[in-house]
Amino acid sequence: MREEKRLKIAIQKSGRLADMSIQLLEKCGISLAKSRDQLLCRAQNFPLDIFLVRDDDIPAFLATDVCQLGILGENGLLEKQALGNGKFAGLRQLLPLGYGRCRLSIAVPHDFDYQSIDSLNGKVIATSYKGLLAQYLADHKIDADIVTMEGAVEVAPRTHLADVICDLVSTGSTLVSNGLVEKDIILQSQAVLVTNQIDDPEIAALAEKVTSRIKAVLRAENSRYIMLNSPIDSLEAIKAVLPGSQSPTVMPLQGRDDMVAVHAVCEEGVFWDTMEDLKANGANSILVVPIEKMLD
Ligand code: PRT
Ligand code: ZN
Repeated sequence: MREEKRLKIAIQKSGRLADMSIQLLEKCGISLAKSRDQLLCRAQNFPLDIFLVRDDDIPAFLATDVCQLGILGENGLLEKQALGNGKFAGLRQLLPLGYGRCRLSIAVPHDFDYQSIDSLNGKVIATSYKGLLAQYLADHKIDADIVTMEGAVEVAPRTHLADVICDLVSTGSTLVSNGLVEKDIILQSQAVLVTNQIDDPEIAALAEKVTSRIKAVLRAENSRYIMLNSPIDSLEAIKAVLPGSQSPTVMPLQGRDDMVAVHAVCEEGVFWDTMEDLKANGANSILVVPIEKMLD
């Protein structure tokens, strides 16, 4: 009997992206026989093997075709591509995934006189992102020294290892507690789904299936189903307020000839403001519910 072909995906084993990546696969209906201590875990109900690895190793897993899909921070991918001498040039971003958001920024001590990027000329910058930083400095024609650190970059100015730093920032609280001020954003980043050239058509079809399930999950997560009653006279005004909805369903309401029921999928945020606008236009009984799955 011919062995079933299996798609392989690499995700972070533990760290900031790990739980969200597992959850995303689970939302795609892929259930994992999960022992987090293992390198490899097999999906139960889909021909998919999940490699649980360090995020830094994911580009190499893709480039060598050990895996055909991977999830990592865009920052990590671009850094490998900046440093890899073309080794990772073929890796392609398929989708931004909406989590793991952060930015790669230049931050300076409070007493550093920062006027513009030119203030970095002749300075020493500590970072774990040598490739991206060097590119950025070259683009801006800045001549500075880079000190590479694997972690605790934020302590470099205090310990006189560097004048300023270039590091990932999300809430900004690490910078604040180290007396640093964010000055310049080099890159906005989030987790991304990445692939390499897939030659086997069966594996390519599986990758396409996983990708389209992920797209559907992300779309459903960003969408809401709205139900409301609208006076017939203000139907057009109400349709105009519904955010990102294409063609709402309009139905008669029993016993009322002046009102109709309106149901719509809204693919943009539905905020309190939106609901208040709908109400101001005469809508009532407004219900907003989450959507679990969505496929066109
Ligand atoms: O073990 P492994 O190598 O897999 O993990 P890791 O330690 O290299 O990475 P991990 O889990 O820390 O981060 C994985 C990815 O999460 C990063 O590559 C980014 O894409 C994303 N991410 C999102 C972040 C942050 N937010 C973040 N805040 N990665 C790191 N940080 C660090 C930052 O370096 C700094 O030390 O958090 C600190 C700043 O946080 P705030 O909230 O104080 O600003
Ligand atoms: Zn890492």
